[in-house]
Amino acid sequence: MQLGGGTTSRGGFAGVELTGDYIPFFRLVKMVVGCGQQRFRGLHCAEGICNHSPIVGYHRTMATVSVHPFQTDDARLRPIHDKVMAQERLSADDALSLYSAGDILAIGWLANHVRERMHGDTAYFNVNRHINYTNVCVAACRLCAFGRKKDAPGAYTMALQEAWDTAATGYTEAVTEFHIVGGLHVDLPFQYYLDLISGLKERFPQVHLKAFTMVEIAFFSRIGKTTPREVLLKLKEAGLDSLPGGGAEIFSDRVRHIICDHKIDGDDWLEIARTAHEIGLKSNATMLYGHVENDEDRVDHLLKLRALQDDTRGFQTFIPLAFHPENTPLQHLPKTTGMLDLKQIAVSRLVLDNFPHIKSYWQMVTPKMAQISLRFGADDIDGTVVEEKIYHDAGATTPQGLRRQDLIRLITEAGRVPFERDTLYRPVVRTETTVTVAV
Ligand code: V47
Repeated sequence: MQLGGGTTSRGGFAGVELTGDYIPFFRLVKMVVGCGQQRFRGLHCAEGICNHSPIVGYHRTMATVSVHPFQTDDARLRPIHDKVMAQERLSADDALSLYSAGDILAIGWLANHVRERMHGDTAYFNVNRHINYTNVCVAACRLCAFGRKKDAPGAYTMALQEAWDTAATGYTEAVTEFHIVGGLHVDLPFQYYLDLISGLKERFPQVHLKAFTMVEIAFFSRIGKTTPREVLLKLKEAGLDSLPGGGAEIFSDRVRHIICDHKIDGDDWLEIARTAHEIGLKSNATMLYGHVENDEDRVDHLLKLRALQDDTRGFQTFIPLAFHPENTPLQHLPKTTGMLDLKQIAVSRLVLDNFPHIKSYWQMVTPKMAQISLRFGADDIDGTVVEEKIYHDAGATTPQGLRRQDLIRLITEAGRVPFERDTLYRPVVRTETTVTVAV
């Protein structure tokens, strides 16, 4: 199906080719992501190119049309609108204007436009499980309610067998990802992490192991007396498939001194991410917002990530993380509001023009806000999660996991088309059996 003439290719991301031309208020997007039917049959779909979701019964739209025109009374948003339509990169000043503007619907329109240009109606999710192997941590970050001193009440460290058993608890063949992070435990040798990963790979060869933040990698290099590159190479050899985006917090030194003064600094975080990408490991990136940072700090953080992504193209997904103050030394701070959560998603989508995906992590912002975010720039709501600890220790009232069916419902009721992905955003094709056993 081809709407309009004179189509020009505009490049794309990770299997998504963006093509289109302009007619007023319309942009046409042709999706060429492989679908389940293609994978099963090794053929194109009946339409000639694939426009199916890998979820049986759901079809992705090939062309997404912004039906209502852009409207705003805020003069600062007009030039930003023009840049977005022309696919021009936004500047630091543009990003600051977005943060200070109050017209959330106009900002959302712009972010949604970009999101639809990149992904059409598709909204991604996965079936995953979190494994937090220890909460013992030397860092004592003020932002954190999860970490404990070794002898403190509630401190735990999983023996390797316990960690493997945790992975097996409630495991079904539907699970495609283990998300593995923990505290910085001075007594665990580097070999523990290698064995943890190789043991998981041996037991669950088909599950993607997304493990260890850049902060953990830096810590392993200290205890293993080797370089972060060597650490990453050894972990990769043991079975590590990619890295999550945590630990980035806010790169500004001023803010890091307040919220996480014993953690590696922003430059080190970025350098380790660069190294991971150089050796062929994809990663995500996060930003913790809603504490003592200001708009300039947020913009600085986003621009540093964008600059690194220009160099490496190794980031898959950006996840803005709303600060949960409860049970942390910063519990006097207020929680983020819905407006800020939505604006953060939208600004992220608009500024991070080279990031394929923006995730609204439902655990953090609630399933309801994650659902609404799918119309404010997000294209991903994370996964089933199962047993989240970091946010729940910080007072999150969300459930510890959602069923696959719940995620599909959230997405479809947002008017989006659910697309079950693996960690690398390839379609997950389910047979009737694997759907039945899915969590
Ligand atoms: O690094 C810790 C943050 C992160 C609090 O890559 C807090 O797919 C808010 O990185 N309030 C861990 N945030 C979570 C994380 C993540 C989550 C989902 C998906 C992915 C991904 C990554 O949580 C930590 C820190 O930045 N954090 N304490 C708190 N009190």
